[in-house]
Amino acid sequence: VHPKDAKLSMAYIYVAFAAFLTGAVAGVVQGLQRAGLIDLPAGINYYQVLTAHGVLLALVFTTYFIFAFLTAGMSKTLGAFPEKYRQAGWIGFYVLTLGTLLTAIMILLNEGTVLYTFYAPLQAHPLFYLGLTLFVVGTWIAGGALLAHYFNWKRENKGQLTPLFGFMTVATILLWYIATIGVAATVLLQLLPWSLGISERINVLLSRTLFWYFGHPLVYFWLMPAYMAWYVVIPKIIGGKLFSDALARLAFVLFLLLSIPVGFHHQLMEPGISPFWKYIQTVLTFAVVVPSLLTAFTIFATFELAGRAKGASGLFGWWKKLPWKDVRFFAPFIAMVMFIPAGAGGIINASHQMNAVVHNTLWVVGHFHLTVGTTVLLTFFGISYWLIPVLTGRRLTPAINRLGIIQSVLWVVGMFFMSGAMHVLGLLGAPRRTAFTTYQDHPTALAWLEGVFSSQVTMSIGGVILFIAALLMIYNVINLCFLAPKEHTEFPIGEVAEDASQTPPLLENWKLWVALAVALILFAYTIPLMDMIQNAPPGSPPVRPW
Ligand code: HAS
Ligand code: HEM
Repeated sequence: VHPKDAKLSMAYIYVAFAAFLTGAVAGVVQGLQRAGLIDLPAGINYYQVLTAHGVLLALVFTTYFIFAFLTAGMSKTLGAFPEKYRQAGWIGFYVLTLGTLLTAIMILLNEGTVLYTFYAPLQAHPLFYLGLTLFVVGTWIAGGALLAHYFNWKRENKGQLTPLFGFMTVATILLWYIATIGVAATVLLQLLPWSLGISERINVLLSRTLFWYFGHPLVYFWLMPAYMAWYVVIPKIIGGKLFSDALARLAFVLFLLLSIPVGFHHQLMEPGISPFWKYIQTVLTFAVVVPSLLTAFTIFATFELAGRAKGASGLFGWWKKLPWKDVRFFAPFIAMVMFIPAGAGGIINASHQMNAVVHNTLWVVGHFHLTVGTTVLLTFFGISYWLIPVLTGRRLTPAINRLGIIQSVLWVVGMFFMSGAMHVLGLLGAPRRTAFTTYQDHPTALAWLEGVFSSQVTMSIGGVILFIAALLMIYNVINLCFLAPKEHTEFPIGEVAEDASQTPPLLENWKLWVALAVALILFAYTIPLMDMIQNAPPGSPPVRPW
């Protein structure tokens, strides 16, 4: 990685982990508050902490970490950024950071207590929405620099297959561009004018729909960089080669095509959308499971090939050849294993009748603490253990490696209790997004929630274990940033197996994929959106429940 690119990448890393620490504090606090074990000091309310937690972890930490990883990886695989693109990258970083600060200040002042999904009728201060706008514009500029670097490389190396890392970065950023159109539309056309008092009422259904048009691809924007590490980096770390470059690219093209026209699976219980369009988007939701199944297959095959190349025999002999004591493998491996129940939970959510049982309950919170809060997060931690040393010119010492393994195990144990209890509580009907489920005034009202796993206390014990793991991670990050011994660390980029089939050039036809993605979106959204606008009810005035 060119030292100047490493500097930009590190700037993202610092903000990412500052947000992670603050978000983790908010997480443990709200877990304890929900269980009735602590009371928040006067002046701070549950929803304010919940908003800070969701925004800092799900929006800020993820976005900054992803840009750190993509910037460094592009510099490594396509060469140093040309100066003008690097400058654009910095401008993007500053705009993004200005937006983040503005949004965070508004949340601190209790003027942005609208949860991380921020759709109507909850209303925030106009500066909160301005902050969000700057956040999105910042990512557009920073993403533009990445795209420009890739297409520049493609022009200069006509006819060559682009490096897999660059290809996957482009798919991820294109997905982000198309998805953020929805959030830009609701913020600029609906929420900002409404919060400024220009319009008095707001079309709630439209605002929620535009949010979820963005909100679902958002989760794949988090997942795809984690998959990039699985496909591109893990083969190198385990001393093997990627089973198939073509399958990897196909999975990313499928994400680009299928992860946007599926937002209605978050709105299956929404009364204003016709069942036909919900059905269409549910079918597409089941289709977007396919690239994850392809990924599971390819990664398994890569593990097996690596083991056999090292002399493993028998059906599962290769298992013993995996580098279990290396945190750079161990953390992402746990992430993969945890994605199996996490993905199964997603499939349950997407099934209409099941969704009626789990929607708006703690089950859903359990689902996404497994997906983004474990699979994505532990993969990002696994990346940090080699990426930060690469960028700071330091070494992952055996002591930090050992602590890293302890940290990863603690995270899974904590999540087993927290997310496990959330799943059980949710099935029993405990709602999400409320601190009032202990019903202190009516001690017998929810006595049926007092089992071992159907207990908010179990949930918050899990939260405390997670918090300890989070502190350990921060300790490791500080070490890797400032204290570990100086030494050159190589950016691990895997190769493709020699006998893998040729990658068809069609896979790099971005115009075709973007056109197909747009066509699918128009098909899935045009009629329902027209219906929402034409048959709009009078709309809602602002709601401030806190
Ligand atoms: Fe989800 C709600 C459906 C994946 C995140 N999801 C959410 C929310 C978030 C979220 C944040 O249909 C809540 C938003 C809110 O605040 O309201 N989700 C799905 C489906 C999938 C899915 C079908 N979700 C994710 C991912 C996320 C994420 C990924 C973040 C990163 N989700 C839903 C639905 C809702 C929902 C409904 C709305 C619920 C409601 O009513 O509100 C699928 O993409 C999942 C596919 C995944 C798999 C697993 C493949 C396994 C792999 C691992 C291989 C392992 C290896 C190791 C190689 C099928 C790839 C092997 C080793 C061994 C030892 C075995
Ligand atoms: C919500 C705890 C880590 C993302 C929650 C809730 C709790 C919690 C108790 C609130 C449930 C409710 O009232 O509905 C924790 C703890 C963590 C942790 C103790 C570890 C220290 C994470 C991570 C992420 C994350 C790493 C994502 C990267 C979220 C989101 C929400 C949430 C998006 C929903 C906010 C909302 O409903 O508006 N968390 N969490 N959490 N958490 Fe976490």
